[in-house]
Amino acid sequence: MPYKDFREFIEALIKSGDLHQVNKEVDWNLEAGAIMRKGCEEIGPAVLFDKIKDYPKGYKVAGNPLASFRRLAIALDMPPDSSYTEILNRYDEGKKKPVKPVLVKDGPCKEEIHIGDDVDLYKFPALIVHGGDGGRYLCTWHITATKDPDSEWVNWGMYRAMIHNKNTMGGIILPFQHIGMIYAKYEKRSEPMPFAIAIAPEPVTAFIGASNIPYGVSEADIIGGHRGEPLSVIKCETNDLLVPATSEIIIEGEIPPYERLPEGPFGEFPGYEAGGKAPRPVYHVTAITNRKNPILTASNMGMPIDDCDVINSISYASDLRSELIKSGLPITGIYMPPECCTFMLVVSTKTPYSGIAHRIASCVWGTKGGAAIPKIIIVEDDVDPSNMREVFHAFATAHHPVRGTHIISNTQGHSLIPYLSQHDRTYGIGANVFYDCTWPKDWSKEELPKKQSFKDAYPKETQEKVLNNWREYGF
Ligand SMILES: Cc1cc2nc3c(=O)[nH]c(=O)nc-3n(C[C@H](O)[C@H](O)[C@H](O)COP(=O)(O)O)c2cc1C
Ligand SMILES: [Mn+2]
Repeated sequence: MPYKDFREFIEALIKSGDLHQVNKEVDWNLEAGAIMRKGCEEIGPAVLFDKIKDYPKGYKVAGNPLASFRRLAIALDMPPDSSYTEILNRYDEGKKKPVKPVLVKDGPCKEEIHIGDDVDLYKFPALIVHGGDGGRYLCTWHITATKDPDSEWVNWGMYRAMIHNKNTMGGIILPFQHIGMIYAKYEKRSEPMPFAIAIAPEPVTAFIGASNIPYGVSEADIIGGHRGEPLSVIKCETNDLLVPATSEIIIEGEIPPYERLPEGPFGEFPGYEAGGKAPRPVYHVTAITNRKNPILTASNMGMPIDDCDVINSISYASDLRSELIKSGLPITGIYMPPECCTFMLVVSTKTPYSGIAHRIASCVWGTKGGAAIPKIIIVEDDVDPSNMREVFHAFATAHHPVRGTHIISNTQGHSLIPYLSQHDRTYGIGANVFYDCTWPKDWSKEELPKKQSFKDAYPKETQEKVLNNWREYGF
């Protein structure tokens, strides 16, 4: 059964031992963020802070909700120890059969309603997440809903937002993200863009909000598909947008055209502070509604493994696997190492003809998601792409430094890529590379190096005998 709200998800995490409750009071200024950061780097459990300094008891913060594959599996209603490939397969299934949300008249997110002068963003214990952050970030694990002015399409995505004052926030709105494409249309018309932010929705909503769902497709329908039942949505108080009815906090308002205020810096997904303080669009808040004793969700992007790394590792790999199979490429496995912050992908493949690695790389880079992956390692199908010992071995021994390295300049880059120069970050100029670790097709069978591994260097009978007698050898 899918979770009806974030609170049911917390119960499931407690039951499986994947959530740690901190009863001691913690400071919203850095202390909670530092505890979460250590949790990410140690792949620890999610953290529920029961008491935040300056805030009434009951105003909890839930940190790192999806920062492990175990927690993502639990969110998808799977056993916590599901394998990477099992989660990928589940994601593949869920996205195939969208289910439209149902509109409800009443829901927990309306337990308290604050409109106009009653709006105060400081009512919630927003964190200063990282040392160096430009302010208190209220929105780091949520969805932001905006409607395309030219159609009925409503987009839900996870885009950070920092508090400027009691009723305004600022955030990064990138032109290649769906919110950026939609906002550009409002700016062209010189009209404000209505928005609604749902903080702490049930977990599949946050997962899909941060995944690459195609342009023009409503994430709400895909969420229904993954849940196997429709999401309940409810109308906002001050605009016509619909939000998940069981969310903990809803923030409504509009983003005027062309207005900018300095926002940032913020610790970002590549594992560095990035983007600096810069003029960015302004969220004017017209209403806040929330559950009683609301739980504020928070992520802590930085050195892996955080929510972003886990979500992207599954959603990118699943989408790209589908694209590669659709293109008829004989791939046998795919893995996006969460340690690489979406900058690297590993694909294993059969090689029935020459040039497979080129076709794989071109196919990946031709998609919206894949365009954001500058490095691809392509290995033979006897290498498990999710086993870094095997991948490093293939890279070190099967990849020719000249013949196997294919560099492409002037690709789509972006401002958060740490190794790009300031100039290239400003203009979004990137560079890509793929490392072909497959054997050349013009080498004869005799020329091909023979791998000395248990499964490659012994006859089947010897392998079976050894495996069957393993205990008898005294191991
Ligand atoms: C915790 C977290 C924070 C994120 N913050 C941002 C952000 O501030 N800006 C952004 O463009 N993408 C951000 N992303 C990535 C987007 O959510 C992701 O690219 C998603 O696909 C965007 O939705 P869209 O495809 O509908 O534009 C974040 C992801 C996560 C997991
Ligand atoms: Mn979208």
